[in-house]
Amino acid sequence: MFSRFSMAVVRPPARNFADGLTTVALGVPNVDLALTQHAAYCTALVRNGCTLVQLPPDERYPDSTFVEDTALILPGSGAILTRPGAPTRAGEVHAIRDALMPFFSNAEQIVAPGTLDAGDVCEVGAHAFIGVSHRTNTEGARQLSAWFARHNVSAKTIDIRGIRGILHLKSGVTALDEQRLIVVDALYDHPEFRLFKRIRSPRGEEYAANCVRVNDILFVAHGYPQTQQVLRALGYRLEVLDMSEFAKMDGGLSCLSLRF
Ligand code: CIR
Repeated sequence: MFSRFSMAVVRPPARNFADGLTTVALGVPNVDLALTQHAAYCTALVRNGCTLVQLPPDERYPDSTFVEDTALILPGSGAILTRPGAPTRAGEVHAIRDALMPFFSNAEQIVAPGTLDAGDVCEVGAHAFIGVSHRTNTEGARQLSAWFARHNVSAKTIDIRGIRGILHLKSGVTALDEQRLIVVDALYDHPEFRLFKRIRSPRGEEYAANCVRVNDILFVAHGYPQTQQVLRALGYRLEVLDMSEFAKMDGGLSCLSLRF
């Protein structure tokens, strides 16, 4: 059984969304279209069983729509606030702490000199992979591993610093269910992933490896037909969402919500 979610924290992009960080050259995002896509994403969460905690847009933090990076939640068990690796994103955590307080009053916190973006954390069953990236350092990964251990979740680190085109670990690998991963070519043969059922993300469709399981449905990005075909053939039911404007800012489906 995959963890079932009944809540999701979301935050629409602010008007200055295009001032956020990006490593890709896909053009400047259209904020109005991003808002429309975000609204469709929220509707899909609700349709699939989630009640939303909606935070207001915050222009102080142009990347603040990517709420996933600011906390890690083990549904029914606990939460830990991160210490984002990009200085411009550090302050995003405060509003997330306040939003999670009614549900996780004992939330812990990654502390200096650790840094961690939760987009670097891929959970599969009672195991987690923690990416060491240009955002998450080894100390952040160590603190999170210790927290996971206290919650009976085993963890292994995966160094992605040398892999081009992958900002966060979950840009390249996500869990489709409790046992199976979708993995991009560059990570597919990593020894840590060989222990799990894997499917290879079709070449040229790497962006679509960032899927999100929401209860009985898998959210996948629009525009990646081979990925959809592979997933449908395996029996997954899909919710296809247009992510074009978020992709321009290095964001994928998982980044837009904190689910629990
Ligand atoms: C950033 O560079 O931090 C944002 N523009 C994108 C964050 C995407 N988050 C994620 O993959 N979990």
